[in-house]
Amino acid sequence: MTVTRGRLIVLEGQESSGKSTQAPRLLQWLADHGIDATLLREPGGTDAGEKIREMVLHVPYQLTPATEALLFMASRAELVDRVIKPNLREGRSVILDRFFLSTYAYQVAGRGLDAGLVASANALATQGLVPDLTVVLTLSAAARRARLDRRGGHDKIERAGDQFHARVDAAFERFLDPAWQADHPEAGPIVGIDGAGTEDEVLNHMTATLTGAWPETFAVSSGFHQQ
Ligand code: Z5A
Repeated sequence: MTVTRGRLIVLEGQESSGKSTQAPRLLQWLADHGIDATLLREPGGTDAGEKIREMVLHVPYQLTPATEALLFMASRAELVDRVIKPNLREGRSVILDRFFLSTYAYQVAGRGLDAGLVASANALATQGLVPDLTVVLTLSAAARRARLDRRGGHDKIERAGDQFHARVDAAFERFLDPAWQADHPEAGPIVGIDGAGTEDEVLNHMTATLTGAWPETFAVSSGFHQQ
């Protein structure tokens, strides 16, 4: 029996745009359609990755931008090799809460690292794995701030300042430009979804996007057919 490869669906966007709220809802929607999928996040998802997560987000001392980028990529290398690729090979789809567009946004646009050097290091970490679809959730800075204030508890990157976050916002907007995507084949297709609606509205937009991207997969019935 031939096992067809699962799909890699990435959720991206600024903090508080709603990725972690939507990821399990999307997983449930896929399950309701008979799709075997697993939910992972970056940084983390492996023993080494969880240690790296603690170090890069919560230690009290400053890391250089290069150290920060390489730590995110070390976590990514572990996750891609040990978890994501085996899942995809077995035919299981993966929903991934953040991937390398976050490095391009936070460490390249935000911290000012060289884009070409980061892309090369990233190719090593991902082994050339290209997402089948990346959804960028968009939300205004004011709306994000209101959510962050309600939730509390800021990590190091959340505390990085308004100018830093404005550069990150601009980067996520740039990723939606077809010309940028044509220059970055490693990123695969990227679509933006307005994260400002209710949780149900945002989920509906996401599932409509998936259905539009893979009409042959989401057949008329509730049955899902892996391609
Ligand atoms: N990072 C990096 O710099 N470089 C990299 O390469 C990678 C990551 C991979 C990861 O931290 C940090 O690492 C992140 C980028 C950096 N830091 N920043 N900034 P994380 O995983 O802990 O943080 P996050 O991904 O930013 O998670 P987050 O702040 O929780 O954002 P979110 O997942 O998009 O949002 P949420 O948790 O779903 O929602 C936030 C709040 O809004 C929460 O109280 C919800 O109940 C509420 N919410 C969600 N949806 C709605 C709707 N629709 N309406 C109203 N309220 C809502």
